[in-house]
Amino acid sequence: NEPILPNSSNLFRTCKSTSGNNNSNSVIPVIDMLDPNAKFLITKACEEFGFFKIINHGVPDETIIKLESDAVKLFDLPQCDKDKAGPASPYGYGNKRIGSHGDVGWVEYLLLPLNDGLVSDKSVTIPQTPHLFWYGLNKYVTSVRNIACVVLEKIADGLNIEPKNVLSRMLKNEKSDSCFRINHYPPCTEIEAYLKGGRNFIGFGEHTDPQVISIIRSNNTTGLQISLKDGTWVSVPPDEHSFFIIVGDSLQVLTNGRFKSVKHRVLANSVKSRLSMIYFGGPPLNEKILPLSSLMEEGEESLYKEFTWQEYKKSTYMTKLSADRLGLYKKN
Ligand code: AKG
Repeated sequence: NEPILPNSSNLFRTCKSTSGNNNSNSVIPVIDMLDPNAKFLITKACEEFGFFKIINHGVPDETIIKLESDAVKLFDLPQCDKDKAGPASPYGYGNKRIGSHGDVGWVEYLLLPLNDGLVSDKSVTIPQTPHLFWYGLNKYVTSVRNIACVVLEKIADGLNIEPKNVLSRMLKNEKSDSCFRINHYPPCTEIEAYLKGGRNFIGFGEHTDPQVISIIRSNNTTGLQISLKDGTWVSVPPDEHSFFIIVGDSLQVLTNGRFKSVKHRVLANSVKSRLSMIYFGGPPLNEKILPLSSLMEEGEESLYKEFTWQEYKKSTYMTKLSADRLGLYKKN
C-alpha cells in the first residue's frame, strides 16, 4: 500500500462554508475558574455547546511553553527519525493517516497512552528525544489531568450530584484509559487556491471525542472549529494562554443526554503551523458507561443501551472519524 501523498486528492474534503471568526468570540463561553459561579457556568456551557474556554486555570506558562518548544523540535526531526516512532496503530507517530478507516488530514501527530496518568518513555521510541522531553511532557499531562478533574468536580457540583468525585474518579483511577496527543499542522500553502473555489483543506476531520472530557491547548494559529447545535461551524479564536474543554461522548451518556459531545474539526492554515496538545480523559476499560443514578429523575429512562468503555472504544476504532458512533448505542 502506497502512503497517501500530501497532494493526493484523498486528502482534501470540501467543507460547508463556515461562519468565520466574525462573532465567535461572543459565541464560545469563557469561564474564569476563580469565579464563584464557575460550576453553574460550566454546566450551562456543557449543555449548550459541549465546549468552552477556561482562564485562570493555574497551569504555569513555563510548563506549557516547555512542552510546546520540545514538540516543535520533535516535529522538526528528519522524517526518517519520526517514522521510527510510527506508524500510529493506534499509538505512536502518525502522518496524514488518522485511524485505520481511510481518514486523512494535513497533520502529523504523536499519540501516547497514559498509564496511571503518566506517559512512559518506553511507549514509543523517538530517536534523539532527550529524557527531559518525557519529564516535561509528564509535568504538563499531570497539570491538565488535574484541570480535567477540577472541571468534572465542578460539573458534579453544578448538577448538584453526589459524590463530587463521581466523574473525576474515572480519570484519577490508576486504570483510567486516557491518552495524550500532540498534533502538528504544517502550513498548507495551496489553501488559497482551494478557498477561492469555496473549499478548505482539512487538517483533522470532523468528529466527536469518545472519552469523558478533552483538554486542548494550541499555539496562536487558527484552525479549530466547533459545530453548534444548528449545524453551523464556528471558528474558535486560538488563545495560547487558555485551555479549551470538550465534552466527550461518554459524558453525554453519563448525563443521559443533558450534555452533548461537540463535533469539531481543524482546517489547515495557509501560512502558519498549528501545534495543539490534547489530553483525552477516559474511564477504566471495564467501566460501565451509563447515566449517573444520582442525576436521573424519577421515572427517567436511559437513552442509551448499556456498554463498557472497552466496548465503545473498540467500536470507535472500527468506524470512520465522522461516524455517529453513539448512534449504535441509542435506544429507539
Ligand atoms: C483531535 O486530535 O482529536 C482534535 O480534535 C484536534 C484538535 C486540534 O488540533 O486543535
